[in-house]
Amino acid sequence: MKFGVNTFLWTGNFGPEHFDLLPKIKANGFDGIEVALIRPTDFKAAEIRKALAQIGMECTVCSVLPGELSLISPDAGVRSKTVAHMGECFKAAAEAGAKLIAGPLYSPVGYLPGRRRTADEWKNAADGYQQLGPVLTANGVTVCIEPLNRFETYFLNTTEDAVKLCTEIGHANVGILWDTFHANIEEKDPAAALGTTGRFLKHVHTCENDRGTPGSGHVDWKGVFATLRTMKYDGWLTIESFGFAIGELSAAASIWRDLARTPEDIAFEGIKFLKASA
Ligand code: LER
Ligand code: MN
Repeated sequence: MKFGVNTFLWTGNFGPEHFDLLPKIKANGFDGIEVALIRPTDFKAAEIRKALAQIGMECTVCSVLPGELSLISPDAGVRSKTVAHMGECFKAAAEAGAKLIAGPLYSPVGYLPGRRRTADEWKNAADGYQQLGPVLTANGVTVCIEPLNRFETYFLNTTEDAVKLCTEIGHANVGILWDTFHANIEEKDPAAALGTTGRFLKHVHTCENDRGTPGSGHVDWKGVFATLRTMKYDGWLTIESFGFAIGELSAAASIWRDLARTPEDIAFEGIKFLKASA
């Protein structure tokens, strides 16, 4: 397995001004970082690729849709803009050297219209991903669709639905990002749910039940690691949490208090626990 850390712990917009963090991240045992990609025009793909190559690290990309875009919108114009945007994101991820781009790529985080998902929304998501299949293949990247808890989306909450969606899309480069934080809220038995992802499991976000340091709370880590071992999972275990007071990003993740001594402790203490458990 490879160990990663999402740079959301430090910033919402990782770029050259943050490259001095890389030696410290590497020294703490990480194989790579996960970098946010929201708007391809703001993303410093070539610089990131170069900086990581110089230090001998890799990256994955985490992407969320900007507020005006949605793959499941009833408006065909919005959907086609979203498909085009996601295609650009897949290319930018490949340019940064990433093999995985992951996140809740169906509607913006926090979009809650106050009703259940509709059959049309489901079909729009599947169609959108099917249109994007050739872009994924051409760029050699895999997209990992992330179910989120009910307070962040109504569209995809459970592992079971994520498996159904990937089955319907039916493309080898489309799989699941499974996040311990969301699964802890939505699944009756998170470890058993993880086991049902099978060949679709492409990426894992590790985070404690309060978004704090892995190992410090009540996530069923024993069960999660037993399932990963049974599945022979050899992908990334990426620690994901968020800075405690970095404006919009902390607010988007509903971080209203300190979850550890420092945000960085979540990564640098958390990795010790994950490595000892893996
Ligand atoms: C959001 O809650 C999340 O888990 C991230 O992976 C994507 O923003
Ligand atoms: Mn996540």
